[in-house]
Amino acid sequence: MLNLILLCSCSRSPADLPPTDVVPSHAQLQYHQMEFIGFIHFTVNTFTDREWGFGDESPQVFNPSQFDADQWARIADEIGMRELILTAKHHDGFSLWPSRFTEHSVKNSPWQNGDGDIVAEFAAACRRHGVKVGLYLSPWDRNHADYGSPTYLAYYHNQLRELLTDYGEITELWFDGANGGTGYYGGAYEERRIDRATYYDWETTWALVKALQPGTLIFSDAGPDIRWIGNERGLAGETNWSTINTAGIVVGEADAAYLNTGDPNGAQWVVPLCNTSIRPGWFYHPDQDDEVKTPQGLVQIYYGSVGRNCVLLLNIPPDRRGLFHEADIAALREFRQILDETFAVNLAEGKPVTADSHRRRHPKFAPANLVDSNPDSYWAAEDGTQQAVLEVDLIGETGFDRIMLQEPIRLGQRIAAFAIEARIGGEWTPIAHGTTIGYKRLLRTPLVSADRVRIIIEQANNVPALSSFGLFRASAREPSQ
Ligand code: FUL
Repeated sequence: MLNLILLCSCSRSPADLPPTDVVPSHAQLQYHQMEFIGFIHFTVNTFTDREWGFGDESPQVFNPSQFDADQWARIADEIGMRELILTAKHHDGFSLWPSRFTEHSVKNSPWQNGDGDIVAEFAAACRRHGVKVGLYLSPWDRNHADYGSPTYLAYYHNQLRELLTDYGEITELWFDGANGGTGYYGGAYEERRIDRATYYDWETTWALVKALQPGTLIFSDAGPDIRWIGNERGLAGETNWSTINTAGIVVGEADAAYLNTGDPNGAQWVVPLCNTSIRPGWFYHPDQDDEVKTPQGLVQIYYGSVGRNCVLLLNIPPDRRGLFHEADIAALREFRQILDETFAVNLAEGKPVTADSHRRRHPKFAPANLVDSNPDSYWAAEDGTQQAVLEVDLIGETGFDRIMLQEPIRLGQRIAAFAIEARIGGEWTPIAHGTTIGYKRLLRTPLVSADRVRIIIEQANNVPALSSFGLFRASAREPSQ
């Protein structure tokens, strides 16, 4: 018995660094760790060459000739996307599944003689390839006769119920804020404005989602789980806090600048999500085949999103065959290759690290944890400290031009300003400066050759902690700085 007690007390490590007031849920943490996910805009617009269908499109136009959801999921998996979100219904109201509550769906299309179900095939293909399933159900519905009146909300809830009941685990639901007013609306052909603050009764709608699938994460301008970054270019603010105050944010009327940087005093943790499209449009248009973003352009977006504490949601619109277009696939593959080449070798890994502050001098909080390739271990400064300097000995001249920093965000986001210095030719030289870090911060610098590197934490809202530090040499295919 005594032995047992002794054994337990010897092997017990100290408690974690106390978390900050606002921390992510386990599901939010797992979501952020996916880093890169995909969007699929596909509906009647694909066949009518529009971005926003009016709602009067005949279901007869929907007829992909070689629909293959496995191709979507296979490519997504290959390029590192961990989730795909499909537009189950876009603003035109056409439902990609045979909803029992409308005739405006695949069941009245020629595709599979009206017996098909795009959502079901999509979900099954994702699961075959280990990709999580997300859905977009546009609140604005330009087809539905009741849109604008309270009865539409019952319809919207019925559709949500179908999607959350019949298709297995749904990791994310996307609630879009757009409402352009005019539409078909069951033949009325008029403009219908709604009060964005009250019409969708978001509290009730989101409660319904959580009642049906407690694990589903909800995206909107106001979260509650995932927030929009405030633009459709996929770019987060140079400063990007994971916290915001959601109270008072009206979905569709949010302050984009606020969402872009987050709020260090925010009372809610809402994972920032950067969405953009690989093409100018969200839907496929044949005349945009030569406007697919270049691999280098996509890499640029990656640094502005994943590299700034965001998850990147990249849209790949299937074409009229129902397949990702060859031009998109080629760009995505090279994009992936550039990232793989760049981040293949962490030149700081395993190198000696010292810090001027080290919590309780305990190995659990040791500076070496930064470069041990274990994402769960971390360094923390001594209690009561808000600044610190860490130094990495690279053991010889090392050339690098990419820097990665990560905070252990399960304990909150803390760092507000930092600098990186490198010892170049024996002289300490500032090479980068930043504000927030969060889940991941990536910095690009000109190529430097140094034998030591310093991380200077200049400002933090709590005891600073870091879980990873990396130095990399960019792929030759990336544009140099
Ligand atoms: C916007 C929509 O209006 C676009 O069509 C697209 O779906 C984009 C992701 O969200 O608000």
